[in-house]
Amino acid sequence: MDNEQLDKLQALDNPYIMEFVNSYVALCNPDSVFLRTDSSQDIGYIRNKALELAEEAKLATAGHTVHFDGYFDQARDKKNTKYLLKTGQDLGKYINSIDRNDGLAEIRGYLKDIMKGKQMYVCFFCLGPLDSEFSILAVQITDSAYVAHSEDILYRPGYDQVKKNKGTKDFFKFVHSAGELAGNVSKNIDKRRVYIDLEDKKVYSVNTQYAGNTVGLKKLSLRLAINKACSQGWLAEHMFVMGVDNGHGEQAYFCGAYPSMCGKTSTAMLEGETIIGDDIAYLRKRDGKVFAVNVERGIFGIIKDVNSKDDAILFNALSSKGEVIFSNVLVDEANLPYWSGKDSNPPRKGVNYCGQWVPGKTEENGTEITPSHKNARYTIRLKALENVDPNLENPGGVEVKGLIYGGRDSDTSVPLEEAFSWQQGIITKAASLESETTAATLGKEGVRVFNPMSNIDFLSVPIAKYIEMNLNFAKGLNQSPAIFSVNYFLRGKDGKFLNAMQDKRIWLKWIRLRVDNEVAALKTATGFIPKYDDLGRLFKEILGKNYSKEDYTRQFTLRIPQNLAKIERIRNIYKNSKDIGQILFKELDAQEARLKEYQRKFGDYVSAFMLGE
Ligand code: SPV
Ligand code: MN
Repeated sequence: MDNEQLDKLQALDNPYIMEFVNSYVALCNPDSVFLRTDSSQDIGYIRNKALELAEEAKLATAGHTVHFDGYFDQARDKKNTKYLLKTGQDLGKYINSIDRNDGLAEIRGYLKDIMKGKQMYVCFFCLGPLDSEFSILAVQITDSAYVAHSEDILYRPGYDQVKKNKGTKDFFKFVHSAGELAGNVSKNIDKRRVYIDLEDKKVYSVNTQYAGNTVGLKKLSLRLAINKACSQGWLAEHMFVMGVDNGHGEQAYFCGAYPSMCGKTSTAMLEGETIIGDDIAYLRKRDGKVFAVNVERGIFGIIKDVNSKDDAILFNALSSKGEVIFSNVLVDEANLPYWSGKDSNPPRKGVNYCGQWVPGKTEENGTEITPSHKNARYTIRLKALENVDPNLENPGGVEVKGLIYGGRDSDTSVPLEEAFSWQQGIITKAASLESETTAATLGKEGVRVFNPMSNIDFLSVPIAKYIEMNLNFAKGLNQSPAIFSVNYFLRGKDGKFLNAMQDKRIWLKWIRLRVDNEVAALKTATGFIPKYDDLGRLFKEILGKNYSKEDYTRQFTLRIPQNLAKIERIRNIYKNSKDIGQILFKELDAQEARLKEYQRKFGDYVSAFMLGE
């Protein structure tokens, strides 16, 4: 470390950070170290390094770059993501773990001398707005300028915050190395590991580049945060934060948890509404109310089917000058990014994560290679979006009026429903969330999996404790936020989706009307659903569309056999988990009894009109 870098480190006057950095310099043995302060000069240095090292390449539009991850490194690696647990420590079966000593020995073995010939970047960030009681400081060590650059776009700078919190021990630590590279992608994929050490508040990530595995402040920090939140009585959630307008320019704020690729980001960005965040929120109670902040200041979003019609705001931001990192898209001959579902037809050739690409190119097993990867992404600052909410940097957060849970469900839940209560919502909607798998994680797609609060991949406490935390969170509130479920993926008998992409705009407006007590609803066995006339009016006003009674009936029919089967699945899952509170089973039993009563009265499929609508 040269004197200039050492001075920057010493200026922090923090022995814990000093010790952390020194120990990984010794272990990873980089040729040099660069310490990033919050100065634009340091930030520019990292940005240039990413280009110099060819981790990113410039695209035609000023500020745009492209990054490629290796063929086998295109999503989060759940299998090799593990908690380091001491003998006797047990977080339950949903939590992948390895003995702490074995794991540490393994990861330290991989990290030894791993940065020889490379530069180490040491960066400081703030998870959440600056100078906020919500926020957590973080230090990232990485040998990837792409990772450090992405984090600059996605997170607030933390060097000055560390200085302000003089001598603090309270920070998250992340150590990443892309490992040996071949053709600029991580070579030793068989040694890809993401190990989480809750005790030390530290996450290790090696032999990988995909941001979901490497950008420590994203899902790796969410795991540490859930653990911290559970011990301190707040919530760290896989949630967007957005404002919904009441038609008079007044926003009310909502948080929404949906598994990856289930419309979370596109909801957060909806036209006519305002966005605070699309992925991770911290929620705290104050004065009997719930407040939330976005942990991030940018978006690492999926770039598939993003077009100028359905996603005008995003499309505009991605087509304008300014800092954007595209990853795993196709780069055409004009040096422009192309992604599946963009307005224009695919180019005749280009370069993607598989190398030179032409239409019809296949993988070894014969499947056609799409121009961009299904999990291709863009990394952009929220302030590049026209509808960014002015409260993004508010250290006090925004007051949360409702929580929304969404999954990919082809045959069971209605498109939109409000829970009867906090408890019923947390149990039958949040804790019972299921979703069909997508390309955001490695493995087979389309399989229905249990994903409570859409947080199953990130849990760092036993599931029983996490659910209890959620249930208890409403204690002491003047009024708990309303809970809603949405399902954008319901299909008809012909297999076609029953809703259009834009329908979610209507659902959000109805949700807003409900929390304002401005609209009545219809009570069913599982919750409150919208009345036909209200939706009809909203479809007309917002989308200029006629909403037919047939569409309403198909979408909002209560599907009793499927709902009963779901309760059975969820009950079995929880029966086989340790220490689940009886309240969960009581609530599921009550819902089952209501469904059976409706079944006796109305049959298997109950349309809203049968209920007097
Ligand atoms: C998700 O998959 O939920 C994401 C992207 O938001 S990742 O960073 O891979 O987690
Ligand atoms: Mn996510």
